[in-house]
Amino acid sequence: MSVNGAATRFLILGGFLGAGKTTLAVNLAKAMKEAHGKSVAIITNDQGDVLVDTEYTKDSGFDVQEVLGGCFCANFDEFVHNARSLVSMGRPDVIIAEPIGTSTNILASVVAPLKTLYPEEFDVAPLCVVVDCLRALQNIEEGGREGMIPSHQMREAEVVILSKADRVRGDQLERIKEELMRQVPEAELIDTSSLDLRNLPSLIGMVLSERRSEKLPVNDPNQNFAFEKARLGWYSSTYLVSSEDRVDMYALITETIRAVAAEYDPRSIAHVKMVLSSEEAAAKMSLVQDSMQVDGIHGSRYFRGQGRLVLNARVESPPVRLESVMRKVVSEAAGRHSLRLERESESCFSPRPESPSHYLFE
Ligand SMILES: Nc1nc2c(ncn2[C@@H]2O[C@H](COP(=O)(O)OP(=O)(O)O)[C@@H](O)[C@H]2O)c(=O)[nH]1
Ligand SMILES: [Mg+2]
Repeated sequence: MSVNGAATRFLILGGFLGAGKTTLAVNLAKAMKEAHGKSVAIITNDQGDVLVDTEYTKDSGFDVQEVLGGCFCANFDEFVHNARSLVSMGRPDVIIAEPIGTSTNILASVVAPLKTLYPEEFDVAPLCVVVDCLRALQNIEEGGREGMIPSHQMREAEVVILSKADRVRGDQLERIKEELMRQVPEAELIDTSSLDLRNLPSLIGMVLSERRSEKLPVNDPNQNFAFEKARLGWYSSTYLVSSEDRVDMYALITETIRAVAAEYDPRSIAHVKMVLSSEEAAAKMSLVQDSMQVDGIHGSRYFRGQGRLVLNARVESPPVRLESVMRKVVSEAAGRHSLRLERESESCFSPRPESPSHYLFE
């Protein structure tokens, strides 16, 4: 419970891998702090054991907790425990929770249990689902070949946030909106972009309002998505890195990401994310399908001394192949730049079906 005994406002930002959830969470948190003096904490979530998104949110200066090794919904007690520890640590006005990009049935297994079991502690905003405009457009142009997981996620939305609106033209955005209005007529649609932050104030207005999540869960058991989930290879690793010479971090991570892109059909790449950091500098880059983007370089573009490299890749690939591709691209790029690598941790697997701790229909 927060200091004055009121429930902590809770925003769940769902959506597929690479949709733009973490970027939006950080932008919302910054804007709520700057324009409204609100403090925001973030909960990240992943199947794996190290998460680039967590590094990024921490780096942005927010209190962060993570739930690793599986969805919030299957680790509900840990999820609530982490939310409570954020409340006791920093008394945030708002907690933003980002479920794994392949999470399904968030209404029945996260929203409903929070509302039913902890009504005094958490005040849950309408479920927001982030949808990548580029992906939505591609889906329309191909006549609806979107996977079952992203379409189910969208059907759960009370607010669909169309991200990366800067990547499509105005007429394309209108087409996407028309299509979404057909698919989820009850949802509110808001387009946004991390470049121009359009419509962020109206999103914040919703987050800081008293509107609550009211949508009834869509009953589509998780087993229905197991096959699609299991097609993904889920790779995470961390390396200790060092160099006496100056290393161009931008060149190194660009080459690494390009090398992954060259190995796979762009459609099979849900995302590849990479952060290289030292005491003085950090660089982050992502690849979503065929779209590569530098998400930030701070400090210098150059690296010297000791640091850390964190890699996440979620790709439709047998895990054995993904692991060998990732090892190869990293060691080749490091070799070219005289960066010494020492692997600290590595895992690669296909996600298994998960059983939610709670599955509630009101
Ligand atoms: N052009 C553009 N890129 C974006 C936008 N939002 C996110 N991205 C990029 O999309 C990639 C994936 O974003 P991220 O927030 O990590 O997605 P998540 O996997 O859903 O958490 C990163 O390279 C982001 O910089 C946006 O509004 N416009
Ligand atoms: Mg994320």
